[in-house]
Amino acid sequence: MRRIWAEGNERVDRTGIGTRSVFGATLRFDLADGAMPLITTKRVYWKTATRELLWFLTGETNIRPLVLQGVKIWNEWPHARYVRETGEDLSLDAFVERIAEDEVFAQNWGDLGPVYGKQWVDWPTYLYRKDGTYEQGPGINQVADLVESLRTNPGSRRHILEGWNVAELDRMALPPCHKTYQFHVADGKLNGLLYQRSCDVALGLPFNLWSAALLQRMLAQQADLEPGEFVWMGGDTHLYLNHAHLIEEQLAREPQGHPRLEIMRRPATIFDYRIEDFEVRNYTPHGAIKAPVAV
Ligand code: DHF
Ligand code: TMP
Repeated sequence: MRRIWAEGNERVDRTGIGTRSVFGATLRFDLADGAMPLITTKRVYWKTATRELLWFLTGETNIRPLVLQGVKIWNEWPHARYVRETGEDLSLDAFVERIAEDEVFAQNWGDLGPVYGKQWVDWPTYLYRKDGTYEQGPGINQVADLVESLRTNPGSRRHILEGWNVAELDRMALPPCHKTYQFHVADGKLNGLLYQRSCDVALGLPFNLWSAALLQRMLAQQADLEPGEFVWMGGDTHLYLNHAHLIEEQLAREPQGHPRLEIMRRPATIFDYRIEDFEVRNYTPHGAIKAPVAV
Protein backbone atom coordinates (compact mmCIF):
# COMPACT_ATOMS: atom_id res chain seq x y z
CA MET A 1 0.00 0.00 0.00
CA ARG A 2 2.84 2.35 0.93
CA ARG A 3 4.67 1.65 -2.32
CA ILE A 4 1.60 2.02 -4.54
CA TRP A 5 0.57 5.28 -2.85
CA ALA A 6 4.09 6.75 -3.15
CA GLU A 7 5.23 5.38 -6.50
CA GLY A 8 2.18 4.16 -8.41
CA ASN A 9 1.28 5.61 -11.80
CA GLU A 10 -1.81 7.76 -11.72
CA ARG A 11 -4.31 6.33 -14.19
CA VAL A 12 -7.79 6.92 -15.45
CA ASP A 13 -9.82 3.77 -14.81
CA ARG A 14 -13.18 2.32 -15.92
CA THR A 15 -15.04 3.71 -12.90
CA GLY A 16 -13.87 7.29 -13.52
CA ILE A 17 -12.54 7.63 -9.97
CA GLY A 18 -8.86 7.32 -10.83
CA THR A 19 -6.20 5.14 -9.23
CA ARG A 20 -2.52 4.93 -8.42
CA SER A 21 -1.35 1.63 -9.76
CA VAL A 22 1.63 -0.70 -10.02
CA PHE A 23 1.68 -3.58 -12.46
CA GLY A 24 2.90 -6.95 -11.25
CA ALA A 25 3.15 -7.55 -7.50
CA THR A 26 3.78 -10.62 -5.35
CA LEU A 27 3.00 -11.54 -1.74
CA ARG A 28 3.93 -14.82 -0.02
CA PHE A 29 2.43 -16.31 3.14
CA ASP A 30 3.25 -19.46 5.09
CA LEU A 31 -0.01 -21.10 6.20
CA ALA A 32 1.65 -23.47 8.72
CA ASP A 33 0.07 -23.78 12.20
CA GLY A 34 -3.22 -22.18 11.20
CA ALA A 35 -1.68 -18.84 10.16
CA MET A 36 -3.81 -16.83 7.74
CA PRO A 37 -3.27 -13.65 5.69
CA LEU A 38 -5.89 -11.75 7.69
CA ILE A 39 -5.13 -8.01 7.81
CA THR A 40 -4.84 -6.56 11.32
CA THR A 41 -4.38 -2.85 10.52
CA LYS A 42 -8.16 -2.66 10.03
CA ARG A 43 -10.97 -5.05 10.94
CA VAL A 44 -11.71 -7.40 8.05
CA TYR A 45 -15.10 -9.11 8.04
CA TRP A 46 -13.73 -12.59 7.42
CA LYS A 47 -17.15 -14.21 7.96
CA THR A 48 -18.56 -12.10 5.12
CA ALA A 49 -15.68 -13.20 2.87
CA THR A 50 -16.24 -16.81 3.98
CA ARG A 51 -19.95 -16.63 3.17
CA GLU A 52 -19.04 -15.34 -0.28
CA LEU A 53 -16.64 -18.27 -0.84
CA LEU A 54 -19.27 -20.80 0.30
CA TRP A 55 -21.73 -19.11 -2.07
CA PHE A 56 -19.27 -19.55 -4.98
CA LEU A 57 -19.03 -23.24 -4.13
CA THR A 58 -22.81 -23.67 -4.45
CA GLY A 59 -22.55 -22.50 -8.07
CA GLU A 60 -24.94 -19.63 -7.33
CA THR A 61 -24.58 -16.32 -9.18
CA ASN A 62 -27.64 -14.52 -7.82
CA ILE A 63 -27.01 -12.11 -4.94
CA ARG A 64 -30.26 -13.12 -3.13
CA PRO A 65 -28.70 -15.83 -0.90
CA LEU A 66 -26.01 -13.31 0.13
CA VAL A 67 -28.58 -10.59 0.79
CA LEU A 68 -30.59 -12.99 2.99
CA GLN A 69 -27.42 -13.59 5.06
CA GLY A 70 -26.79 -9.85 5.41
CA VAL A 71 -23.82 -9.89 2.98
CA LYS A 72 -23.84 -6.62 1.03
CA ILE A 73 -20.64 -6.78 -1.00
CA TRP A 74 -22.20 -7.59 -4.40
CA ASN A 75 -25.28 -5.33 -4.19
CA GLU A 76 -24.00 -2.33 -6.14
CA TRP A 77 -23.64 -4.09 -9.49
CA PRO A 78 -27.17 -5.51 -9.95
CA HIS A 79 -28.51 -2.19 -8.62
CA ALA A 80 -26.50 -0.24 -11.20
CA ARG A 81 -27.86 -2.48 -13.97
CA TYR A 82 -31.42 -2.02 -12.71
CA VAL A 83 -31.16 1.76 -12.71
CA ARG A 84 -29.46 1.74 -16.11
CA GLU A 85 -31.97 -0.58 -17.80
CA THR A 86 -35.24 0.66 -16.26
CA GLY A 87 -34.35 4.31 -15.82
CA GLU A 88 -36.11 4.08 -12.44
CA ASP A 89 -34.51 6.04 -9.61
CA LEU A 90 -34.69 3.27 -6.96
CA SER A 91 -32.25 3.66 -4.04
CA LEU A 92 -29.70 0.92 -3.31
CA ASP A 93 -31.41 0.11 0.01
CA ALA A 94 -34.87 -0.13 -1.56
CA PHE A 95 -33.49 -2.30 -4.37
CA VAL A 96 -31.84 -4.69 -1.90
CA GLU A 97 -35.03 -4.91 0.16
CA ARG A 98 -36.95 -5.92 -2.95
CA ILE A 99 -34.34 -8.56 -3.76
CA ALA A 100 -34.87 -10.02 -0.28
CA GLU A 101 -38.67 -9.90 -0.34
CA ASP A 102 -39.58 -10.66 -3.95
CA GLU A 103 -38.18 -13.89 -5.36
CA VAL A 104 -39.34 -13.19 -8.92
CA PHE A 105 -37.80 -9.71 -8.85
CA ALA A 106 -34.58 -11.28 -7.56
CA GLN A 107 -34.59 -13.80 -10.41
CA ASN A 108 -34.93 -10.99 -12.93
CA TRP A 109 -32.58 -8.44 -11.39
CA GLY A 110 -30.34 -10.15 -8.81
CA ASP A 111 -28.17 -12.22 -11.10
CA LEU A 112 -24.56 -11.25 -11.84
CA GLY A 113 -24.36 -13.42 -14.96
CA PRO A 114 -22.09 -16.47 -15.29
CA VAL A 115 -19.48 -15.30 -12.72
CA TYR A 116 -17.22 -17.29 -10.37
CA GLY A 117 -19.77 -19.79 -8.99
CA LYS A 118 -21.00 -20.82 -12.43
CA GLN A 119 -17.53 -21.22 -13.94
CA TRP A 120 -16.10 -23.00 -10.88
CA VAL A 121 -18.67 -25.77 -10.57
CA ASP A 122 -20.61 -25.76 -13.85
CA TRP A 123 -18.33 -24.53 -16.67
CA PRO A 124 -20.51 -24.92 -19.76
CA THR A 125 -19.74 -27.38 -22.53
CA TYR A 126 -21.23 -27.82 -26.01
CA LEU A 127 -21.95 -30.97 -27.98
CA TYR A 128 -21.57 -30.31 -31.70
CA ARG A 129 -23.64 -32.24 -34.22
CA LYS A 130 -22.42 -33.16 -37.73
CA ASP A 131 -24.70 -30.53 -39.27
CA GLY A 132 -22.90 -27.80 -37.32
CA THR A 133 -25.68 -27.20 -34.79
CA TYR A 134 -25.00 -27.85 -31.13
CA GLU A 135 -26.63 -28.47 -27.79
CA GLN A 136 -25.53 -27.78 -24.23
CA GLY A 137 -23.42 -30.59 -22.75
CA PRO A 138 -22.95 -31.44 -19.07
CA GLY A 139 -21.20 -28.71 -17.06
CA ILE A 140 -17.68 -29.26 -15.74
CA ASN A 141 -17.22 -29.10 -11.96
CA GLN A 142 -13.66 -27.76 -11.79
CA VAL A 143 -13.63 -27.78 -7.98
CA ALA A 144 -14.64 -31.44 -7.68
CA ASP A 145 -12.12 -32.34 -10.39
CA LEU A 146 -9.44 -30.38 -8.54
CA VAL A 147 -9.98 -32.29 -5.28
CA GLU A 148 -9.86 -35.53 -7.26
CA SER A 149 -6.63 -34.57 -9.05
CA LEU A 150 -4.96 -33.47 -5.79
CA ARG A 151 -5.81 -36.86 -4.28
CA THR A 152 -4.98 -39.14 -7.19
CA ASN A 153 -2.31 -37.25 -9.11
CA PRO A 154 -0.55 -34.95 -6.64
CA GLY A 155 2.52 -34.47 -8.87
CA SER A 156 0.42 -32.87 -11.59
CA ARG A 157 1.28 -29.39 -12.85
CA ARG A 158 -2.30 -28.90 -13.98
CA HIS A 159 -4.13 -28.32 -10.68
CA ILE A 160 -5.92 -25.24 -11.97
CA LEU A 161 -9.19 -23.48 -11.17
CA GLU A 162 -10.05 -20.92 -13.86
CA GLY A 163 -12.73 -18.24 -13.86
CA TRP A 164 -11.86 -16.55 -17.15
CA ASN A 165 -14.35 -18.07 -19.58
CA VAL A 166 -13.62 -15.89 -22.60
CA ALA A 167 -16.87 -16.79 -24.38
CA GLU A 168 -19.01 -15.58 -21.46
CA LEU A 169 -17.16 -12.46 -20.26
CA ASP A 170 -19.66 -10.13 -21.93
CA ARG A 171 -22.54 -11.57 -19.87
CA MET A 172 -20.76 -11.11 -16.50
CA ALA A 173 -21.48 -8.10 -14.26
CA LEU A 174 -17.68 -7.98 -13.76
CA PRO A 175 -15.11 -10.21 -15.46
CA PRO A 176 -13.37 -12.23 -12.74
CA CYS A 177 -10.65 -10.43 -10.79
CA HIS A 178 -9.33 -13.45 -8.86
CA LYS A 179 -9.28 -15.38 -12.09
CA THR A 180 -6.71 -18.20 -11.86
CA TYR A 181 -5.77 -20.47 -8.98
CA GLN A 182 -3.03 -23.07 -9.20
CA PHE A 183 -2.11 -25.67 -6.61
CA HIS A 184 1.04 -27.68 -6.06
CA VAL A 185 1.78 -30.64 -3.82
CA ALA A 186 5.26 -31.12 -2.35
CA ASP A 187 6.43 -32.91 0.83
CA GLY A 188 2.84 -33.60 1.89
CA LYS A 189 2.01 -29.91 1.71
CA LEU A 190 -0.42 -28.06 -0.50
CA ASN A 191 0.91 -24.81 -1.96
CA GLY A 192 -1.42 -22.39 -3.68
CA LEU A 193 -1.08 -19.47 -6.06
CA LEU A 194 -3.67 -16.88 -7.01
CA TYR A 195 -3.26 -14.68 -10.05
CA GLN A 196 -5.50 -11.63 -9.71
CA ARG A 197 -5.66 -9.49 -12.87
CA SER A 198 -7.01 -6.39 -11.13
CA CYS A 199 -6.84 -5.56 -7.44
CA ASP A 200 -8.50 -2.88 -5.33
CA VAL A 201 -5.92 -3.04 -2.55
CA ALA A 202 -7.97 -1.14 0.05
CA LEU A 203 -11.30 -3.02 -0.22
CA GLY A 204 -10.88 -6.11 -2.37
CA LEU A 205 -7.44 -7.43 -1.40
CA PRO A 206 -8.15 -8.15 2.30
CA PHE A 207 -11.12 -10.29 1.21
CA ASN A 208 -9.23 -11.91 -1.67
CA LEU A 209 -6.26 -12.93 0.51
CA TRP A 210 -8.52 -14.42 3.16
CA SER A 211 -10.70 -16.30 0.68
CA ALA A 212 -7.85 -17.74 -1.37
CA ALA A 213 -6.04 -18.97 1.75
CA LEU A 214 -9.31 -20.39 3.08
CA LEU A 215 -9.95 -22.26 -0.16
CA GLN A 216 -6.40 -23.63 0.07
CA ARG A 217 -7.03 -24.78 3.66
CA MET A 218 -10.28 -26.50 2.66
CA LEU A 219 -8.63 -28.22 -0.32
CA ALA A 220 -5.72 -29.33 1.88
CA GLN A 221 -8.12 -30.81 4.40
CA GLN A 222 -10.08 -32.62 1.70
CA ALA A 223 -6.91 -34.00 0.09
CA ASP A 224 -5.28 -35.01 3.42
CA LEU A 225 -2.42 -32.55 2.98
CA GLU A 226 -0.92 -29.92 5.26
CA PRO A 227 -1.31 -26.30 4.16
CA GLY A 228 1.95 -24.97 2.71
CA GLU A 229 2.70 -21.62 1.15
CA PHE A 230 0.19 -19.23 -0.41
CA VAL A 231 1.50 -16.99 -3.19
CA TRP A 232 -0.52 -14.01 -4.40
CA MET A 233 0.26 -12.32 -7.72
CA GLY A 234 -1.45 -9.15 -8.88
CA GLY A 235 -1.64 -7.59 -12.34
CA ASP A 236 -3.04 -4.03 -12.10
CA THR A 237 -2.63 -3.51 -8.35
CA HIS A 238 -4.18 -0.19 -7.41
CA LEU A 239 -5.44 2.24 -4.80
CA TYR A 240 -8.47 4.39 -5.64
CA LEU A 241 -7.88 8.12 -5.23
CA ASN A 242 -11.00 8.46 -3.04
CA HIS A 243 -9.53 6.00 -0.49
CA ALA A 244 -6.86 8.45 0.79
CA HIS A 245 -8.33 8.61 4.33
CA LEU A 246 -8.33 4.81 4.65
CA ILE A 247 -4.82 4.47 3.24
CA GLU A 248 -3.29 7.14 5.47
CA GLU A 249 -5.03 5.79 8.55
CA GLN A 250 -3.97 2.20 7.85
CA LEU A 251 -0.37 3.18 7.10
CA ALA A 252 -0.18 4.96 10.47
CA ARG A 253 -1.14 1.77 12.34
CA GLU A 254 1.11 -1.11 13.46
CA PRO A 255 0.08 -4.69 12.66
CA GLN A 256 -1.00 -6.44 15.85
CA GLY A 257 -1.40 -10.12 16.73
CA HIS A 258 -1.21 -13.36 14.79
CA PRO A 259 -4.68 -14.62 13.87
CA ARG A 260 -5.16 -18.36 13.43
CA LEU A 261 -7.91 -20.25 11.68
CA GLU A 262 -9.21 -23.52 13.02
CA ILE A 263 -11.49 -25.69 10.88
CA MET A 264 -13.71 -27.45 13.43
CA ARG A 265 -14.85 -30.40 11.35
CA ARG A 266 -13.87 -32.36 8.26
CA PRO A 267 -16.96 -32.31 6.03
CA ALA A 268 -17.53 -35.21 3.63
CA THR A 269 -16.79 -33.09 0.55
CA ILE A 270 -15.50 -29.64 -0.39
CA PHE A 271 -19.15 -28.62 -0.95
CA ASP A 272 -20.32 -29.39 2.61
CA TYR A 273 -18.57 -26.67 4.63
CA ARG A 274 -20.76 -24.35 6.71
CA ILE A 275 -19.97 -21.00 8.27
CA GLU A 276 -19.94 -22.59 11.78
CA ASP A 277 -17.01 -24.79 10.74
CA PHE A 278 -14.58 -21.87 10.89
CA GLU A 279 -13.18 -20.30 14.05
CA VAL A 280 -10.62 -17.52 14.11
CA ARG A 281 -8.51 -17.05 17.23
CA ASN A 282 -6.16 -14.25 18.27
CA TYR A 283 -7.75 -11.76 15.90
CA THR A 284 -7.35 -8.40 17.64
CA PRO A 285 -7.36 -5.92 14.75
CA HIS A 286 -7.46 -2.14 14.74
CA GLY A 287 -10.92 -0.72 14.04
CA ALA A 288 -12.84 -0.97 10.77
CA ILE A 289 -12.38 1.86 8.23
CA LYS A 290 -15.25 2.60 5.87
CA ALA A 291 -14.63 3.56 2.26
CA PRO A 292 -16.84 3.78 -0.83
CA VAL A 293 -16.57 1.01 -3.43
CA ALA A 294 -15.98 2.09 -7.04
CA VAL A 295 -18.81 0.72 -9.23
N1 DHF B 1 -15.25 -3.34 -7.21
C1 DHF B 1 -14.25 -2.57 -6.71
N2 DHF B 1 -14.03 -1.37 -7.22
N3 DHF B 1 -13.49 -2.99 -5.68
C2 DHF B 1 -13.71 -4.20 -5.10
O1 DHF B 1 -12.99 -4.57 -4.15
C3 DHF B 1 -14.76 -5.02 -5.59
N4 DHF B 1 -15.02 -6.21 -5.02
C4 DHF B 1 -16.09 -6.90 -5.37
C5 DHF B 1 -16.90 -6.53 -6.52
N5 DHF B 1 -16.51 -5.32 -7.16
C6 DHF B 1 -15.51 -4.55 -6.66
C7 DHF B 1 -16.49 -8.09 -4.56
N6 DHF B 1 -15.82 -8.09 -3.27
C8 DHF B 1 -16.25 -5.03 -0.45
C9 DHF B 1 -15.36 -6.07 -0.24
C10 DHF B 1 -15.22 -7.08 -1.18
C11 DHF B 1 -15.97 -7.05 -2.33
C12 DHF B 1 -16.85 -5.99 -2.54
C13 DHF B 1 -17.00 -4.98 -1.61
C14 DHF B 1 -16.47 -3.96 0.57
O2 DHF B 1 -17.15 -2.98 0.33
N7 DHF B 1 -15.95 -4.12 1.78
C15 DHF B 1 -16.15 -3.20 2.88
C16 DHF B 1 -17.48 -3.47 3.56
C17 DHF B 1 -17.63 -4.88 4.03
C18 DHF B 1 -19.04 -5.27 4.43
O3 DHF B 1 -20.01 -4.67 3.97
O4 DHF B 1 -19.16 -6.21 5.22
C19 DHF B 1 -15.00 -3.33 3.84
O5 DHF B 1 -14.81 -2.39 4.65
O6 DHF B 1 -14.29 -4.33 3.81
P1 TMP C 1 -12.18 -3.88 -13.52
O1 TMP C 1 -13.04 -5.01 -14.00
O2 TMP C 1 -12.32 -2.64 -14.33
O3 TMP C 1 -10.75 -4.29 -13.30
O4 TMP C 1 -12.76 -3.45 -12.09
C1 TMP C 1 -12.86 -4.35 -11.03
C2 TMP C 1 -12.51 -3.65 -9.73
O5 TMP C 1 -12.87 -4.51 -8.65
C3 TMP C 1 -11.04 -3.40 -9.56
O6 TMP C 1 -10.86 -2.23 -8.75
C4 TMP C 1 -10.57 -4.62 -8.78
C5 TMP C 1 -11.73 -4.86 -7.87
N1 TMP C 1 -11.94 -6.21 -7.34
C6 TMP C 1 -11.04 -6.75 -6.44
O7 TMP C 1 -10.04 -6.14 -6.08
N2 TMP C 1 -11.29 -7.98 -5.94
C7 TMP C 1 -12.38 -8.70 -6.28
O8 TMP C 1 -12.57 -9.83 -5.79
C8 TMP C 1 -13.31 -8.15 -7.21
C9 TMP C 1 -14.51 -8.92 -7.63
C10 TMP C 1 -13.04 -6.92 -7.71
